[in-house]
Parts: sequence; C-alpha cells; structure tokens
Amino acid sequence: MGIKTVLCDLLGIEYPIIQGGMALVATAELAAAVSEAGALGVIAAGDADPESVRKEIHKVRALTSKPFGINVYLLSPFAAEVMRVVIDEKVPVVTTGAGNPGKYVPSLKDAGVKVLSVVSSVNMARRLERAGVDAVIAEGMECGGHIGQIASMPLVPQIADAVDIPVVAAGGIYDGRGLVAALALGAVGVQMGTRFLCAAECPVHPGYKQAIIAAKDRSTVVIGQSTGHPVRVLQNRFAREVLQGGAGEDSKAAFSDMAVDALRRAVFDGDIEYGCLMAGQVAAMVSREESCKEIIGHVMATASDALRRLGSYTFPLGG
Ligand code: TUI
Repeated sequence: MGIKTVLCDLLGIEYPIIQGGMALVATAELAAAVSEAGALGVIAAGDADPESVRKEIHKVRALTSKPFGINVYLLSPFAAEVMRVVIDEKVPVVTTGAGNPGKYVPSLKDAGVKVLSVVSSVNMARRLERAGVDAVIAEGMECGGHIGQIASMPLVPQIADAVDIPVVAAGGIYDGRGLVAALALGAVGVQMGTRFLCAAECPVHPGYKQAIIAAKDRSTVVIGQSTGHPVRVLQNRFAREVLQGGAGEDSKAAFSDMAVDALRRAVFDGDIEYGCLMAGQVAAMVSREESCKEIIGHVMATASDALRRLGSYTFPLGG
C-alpha cells in the first residue's frame, strides 16, 4: 500500500502528508509522533523566541531520527532569528506562513533546507515560485485559524496550473478521500492541521479536543472579517461576542493579538467558552482522539479505497 509522490522524494518521507504548523499546538511531541509515523511532523515556531525554538528542535531530535520541519510565522518579531536557528541546526524543512520568505530563501537553500510556503492565492504562489521556494502549500479557506478567501477546490488547480513547482493542498482534508481529491486537482500531497489537533500526542487541553470532537458541519464561524484578518474558529461565547462587537474598531494587529491571547486560553486552560478555538471545517469529521500512527494509517487506507473505487469507472469511448 502506498502513494509515492514527488513530495515523498523532496522531503524524504514515506507518505505525502505534512502536519500543519499550528501555533502553540504543534510542539516537538506532536511533530516527532507524526514524523515517526512516516509523514512530515512540523514544530510551529509561532511567536516563540529563537532559543525556545532551538530547544524544541533538540526535543524532536531526541524523539525521532526522521525528517521534520519548522513552521516559521513570518509576522513574528523573531522570524529572522528563528531562520538563523533553523540554518544553524540544519533543520531539514521549513514551512512558512503569513508572508513572503524571499529574503531568507538563498541562505536556507545554501544550508540545504527545503522551503515550502503557505499561500492562499495564485499571485502569491507565482511570487514565491520566483523567490525560489521548493513547493507551495495552497491553503483553502476551509482550514482553521487565519484564512484566505478561496476554497481548496478552486484554489488548488489554479495554483497547480500557474506554477511549475510542486503544490501541496491544505484546508478541508480529513482522510484519504481528501488526499485522492487533492491529487486529482494537481497536488502532490496534503497538509492537515485540524485532524492532528486531536491526535493523542498533541498536547492541547482535552477540553479543546472534546470541542472539536463535538463539532458538526456548521460549527465553525469566521471572526475578524472586517479587520482584514479573518480567522476560522469553533462557534462559542468568545466567537459570538467578537462577531456581535463587530471587531471592526480594532486594527488588524490588535485583533490578531487578541485572538492569540484567546488561543492561549483554549490550548493551555481548556477554556472552551472564552477561548479562541481555531479549527477547520473538517472538525465535523473528527470523532475521537487517535494516535498519529492511526491517523496516517487511516488516511492511507481510505486513499487506497478511494483509488480502487475510482478505478472502477470506465470511459464510454474505450481508452
Ligand atoms: O498563518 C496561517 N494561519 C494562522 S496563523 C494563526 S495565529 C498565530 N500565528 C502566529 C503566532 C501565534 C499565533 C492562525 N492561523 N496560515 C498560513 C498562511 N499564510 N495563509 C496565508 C498566508 C500568506 C499570507 C500572505 C502567505 C503569504 C502572504 O504573502 C503576503 C506577501 O507579503 O506577499
């Protein structure tokens, strides 16, 4: 059983799956468990200072010898210093978010670091291809946290047509049906966040996991739309108050800081009423806590089922 794609060769992994770089959530424990299971585990640097990131890198290396990545949030005040740590530590892969990593690409490439950048539009994908990144991660607005404006189904094929580098699909992917759909759209693999948030090895508060497990198809809402920083979260008292308050008075940066503070309450305190429960639309499909190995095994087994089912369709004119 296996679906080998150029993503597996690029990253040195067994399955074409990347774990999303979820700030405050994607720790060394989660990343190591994902990498040990044959996909790419990723530590989210978020707003953390460079020495904390270095410690997480050492922790992952103590737990696995497989490839892993660091997600660098380019709006972090520490982004440049974190990039230096990544190079210094010879981290195999960097994923970037919230900006153009162009100025870092030459030194990352010189150090042998693979660079995969999250984008949410065709223009950004073209720009980052020119900047020399190895692949783009096309993130549809079904995903959790900060979102773009285009859904995965139209976004992924447009980006696949627009660039020559590999495209990874993110947003709205839960199982092998999503993986096979992404491959059909022209992607070479997927990035999944929400499903890994409920992994047994993911250290978020159990209350947050339970809220994801309880979520239904219409349980996520988008807050902060009027600030120009839309964020997909599970509906709760926090989300309702933000939506009722309009959130239009706040600047983008102030809204973002407020959301991250509330994310802390969700992740560390399990405050499911006043915490910011970032989650993608596939939260509805997450029905229990599972190990990373089970999650990846399930994605690959259901991908194989989906391929078999598709293989039974024949074209009317022979072929
Ligand atoms: O970054 C995300 N999603 C997020 S971040 C977040 S909250 C948080 N972040 C950091 C520290 C602490 C908390 C919740 N969700 N997704 C990646 C992403 N990046 N989506 C879209 C983009 C993006 C945006 C602009 C990529 C490039 C870009 O380029 C602008 C430019 O300069 O060209």
